[in-house]
Amino acid sequence: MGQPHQTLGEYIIENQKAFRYSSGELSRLISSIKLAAKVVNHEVNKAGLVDILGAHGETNVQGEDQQKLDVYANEVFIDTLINREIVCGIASEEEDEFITVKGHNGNHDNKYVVLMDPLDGSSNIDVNVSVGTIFSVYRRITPEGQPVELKDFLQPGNKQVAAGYIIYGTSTMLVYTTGHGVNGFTLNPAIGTYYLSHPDMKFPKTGKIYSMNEGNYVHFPKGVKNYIKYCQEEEGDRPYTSRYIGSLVSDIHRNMIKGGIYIYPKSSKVANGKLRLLYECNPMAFIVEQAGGKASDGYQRILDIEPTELHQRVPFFCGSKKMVEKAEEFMKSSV
Ligand code: AHM
Ligand code: MG
Repeated sequence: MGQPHQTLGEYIIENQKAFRYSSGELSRLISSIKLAAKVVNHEVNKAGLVDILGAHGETNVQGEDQQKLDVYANEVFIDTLINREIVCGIASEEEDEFITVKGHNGNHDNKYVVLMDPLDGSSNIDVNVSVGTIFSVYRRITPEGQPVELKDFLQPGNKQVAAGYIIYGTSTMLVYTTGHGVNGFTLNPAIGTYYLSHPDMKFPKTGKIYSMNEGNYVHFPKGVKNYIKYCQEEEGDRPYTSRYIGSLVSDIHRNMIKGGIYIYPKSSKVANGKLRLLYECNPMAFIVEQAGGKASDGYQRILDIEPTELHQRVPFFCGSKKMVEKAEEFMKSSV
């Protein structure tokens, strides 16, 4: 575990030793993500100045073209990972197909693929609500030296070697796991350094917050409707508090600190819910499990789902272990 006041850079170097066979590639990969996140953070923070500097799609007073922030974030993360020549492939919410990345001297020797949602919840930016980046890292399954293939990306979440999120909030934090617990680092924007502010994060076993878009209530399956009623009943520590930002990273980050459950179920409108398995649910599930929480599709563990498509969607029940177990009970008993 890291020491308080340790910087992310120091933490990465110190913990690299913990990986057997580590060549430092994963550490360099995390360092690239931390760098790209600083660049995106700077741009996200300027978003409120858009009326002054020019709206997206327009030319600003400096004569530069303004871009939508999710497109910008996508470019920053992809360019950073490509320039540092440390991954062999990238998949992104913003790209229809995966990207093959060449390593040093144009070879295909790198080991890791990255899947990401470069700026999740970006519709919230216009109203100054927190947004996030989510990333997931796998070791390739095709032999090194060959170009990556789709199957390198379609691995179940239990094969992730690292996952994390960046929350661009009242402060900017990078939270990640390499399968040895979860640590959170807060960016000091004045000097551009992340400090270990939340060592060994733990998801409370239970909580009092439920987070879902209840506006869709009529379209929800019976089990979810019954679970909502249960949350609202007056008994024991209930009724629970309803908190829904509509920004996945922020909702889960808050629940991880305070205790709670996040649900994006399937509905009569969306057969498999809205969220994407590979670069939204799997990385969040890995982090949440590493912190002692639980993530399921209502019936089975998210991390055990065998993916079939890059952009596949999945219902998502994620949070405090006891609360997710309770929600699963309702799903199983209300057919
Ligand atoms: P996005 O990837 O298009 O930004 O959508 C994902 C977001 C999540 O951050 C959030 O939890 C959810 O969509 C909110 O959806 P809704 O507005 O349907 O409640
Ligand atoms: Mg998204």
